[in-house]
Amino acid sequence: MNLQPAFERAAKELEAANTIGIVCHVGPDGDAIGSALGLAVAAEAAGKSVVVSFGEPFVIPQQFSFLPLDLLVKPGDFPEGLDVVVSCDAAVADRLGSLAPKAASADTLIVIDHHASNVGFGDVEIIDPQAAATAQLVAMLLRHVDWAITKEVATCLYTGLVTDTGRFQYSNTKSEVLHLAADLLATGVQPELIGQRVYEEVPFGYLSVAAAVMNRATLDPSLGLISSILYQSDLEAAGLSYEEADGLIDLIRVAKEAGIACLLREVDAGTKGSLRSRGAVDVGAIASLLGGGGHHNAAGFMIPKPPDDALGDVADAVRRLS
Ligand SMILES: [Mn+2]
Repeated sequence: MNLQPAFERAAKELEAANTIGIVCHVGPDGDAIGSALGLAVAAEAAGKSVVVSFGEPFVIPQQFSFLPLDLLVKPGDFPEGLDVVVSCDAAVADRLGSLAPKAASADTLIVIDHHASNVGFGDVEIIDPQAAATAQLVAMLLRHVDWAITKEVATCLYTGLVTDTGRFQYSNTKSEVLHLAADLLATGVQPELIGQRVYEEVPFGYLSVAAAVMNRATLDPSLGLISSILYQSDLEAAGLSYEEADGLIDLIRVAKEAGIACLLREVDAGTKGSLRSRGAVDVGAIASLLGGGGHHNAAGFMIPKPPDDALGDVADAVRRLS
């Protein structure tokens, strides 16, 4: 699909705007918050009045504390009726949580995203499932609008690239991704600091939570499915918030017998599930069967049942697609 007209129109709207709001999906990951803040820093430097936020729970993941978080406002303080709102990395308006109506109230809503399931919910839509990260599309948009990619902007965008490509390891690590990463590094970005902050700084209690999840892992060899459960009591025992318990699925998905990994997290409303694929199976399709969505190799869903019961639903969905 030719995105050129969308980039041009988005650039025009951003140039003309005085007030710009930027939102990303709830429970932001590195790409969501990196894209949103990168765009925000560039817009502010261009003289725009900018606010950034994401829907409740408004908990800022600690591993991203090196990003310019001072641009964030609480969702309740996010204004209505802005000139332009840009939605970053959200596949549907629902993923904006409590900010969805405020985003829709902008004169112009620009949707920038790389989820294949995104059918568009804005006035201007820059949606490219071929992009490795929303941060990649934000970098292209900044070039169209001719706003400077300073070291601070580049640090935000690089964080999005690193996290959504699994540290430049997944199949979405195309040549243009590394070219962009090289351009970002040239501004002075320090990749070793981002790597340490995002991947190598966990609270001590994380180790016991990780041990519990790994001990609980079960393998279904016939489905090639490894799964485990994270209970609320695991987090309570370790004094950890959920936001501090990121990346647990990466610890179980390395079992070579499994093509699919599933981590079920106990929440008040039931179970939140994450899925990962080694590449052969489309876990986005499995998540869709379970009422969720995502990418070919990474997806998520919500089931209103306790995790031990939800596991059966996941196995059924995998069976239906295999
Ligand atoms: Mn993303």
